[in-house]
Amino acid sequence: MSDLLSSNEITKALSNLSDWNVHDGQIKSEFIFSNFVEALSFIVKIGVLAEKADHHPEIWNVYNRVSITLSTHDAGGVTDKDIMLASEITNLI
Ligand code: HBI
Repeated sequence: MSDLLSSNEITKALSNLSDWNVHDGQIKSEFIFSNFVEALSFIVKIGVLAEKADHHPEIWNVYNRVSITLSTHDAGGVTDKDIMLASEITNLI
């Protein structure tokens, strides 16, 4: 299991990931697309990354808006796994 990151470590890691914020032991981001199909395509790509990493985000979609929350449930907070997946998700854009 990955080690929990301290709040300083999370802040430092997120300084390179400006789309993401930390809140209550989770990291979150929201992406807006031009339409539903673009949003859905983004979600499917995230699904492929998540399965490869065996690490799964919570994903909410309303039309062109996709909100993502990441935490490591097994560890009870944010770990390197969340930072890695957040970085890969941001790189999809
Ligand atoms: N996804 N976000 C997240 N957090 C986890 O702890 C996690 C996961 N996907 C799979 C997974 N853990 C598995 O390793 C186990 O629960 C077996």
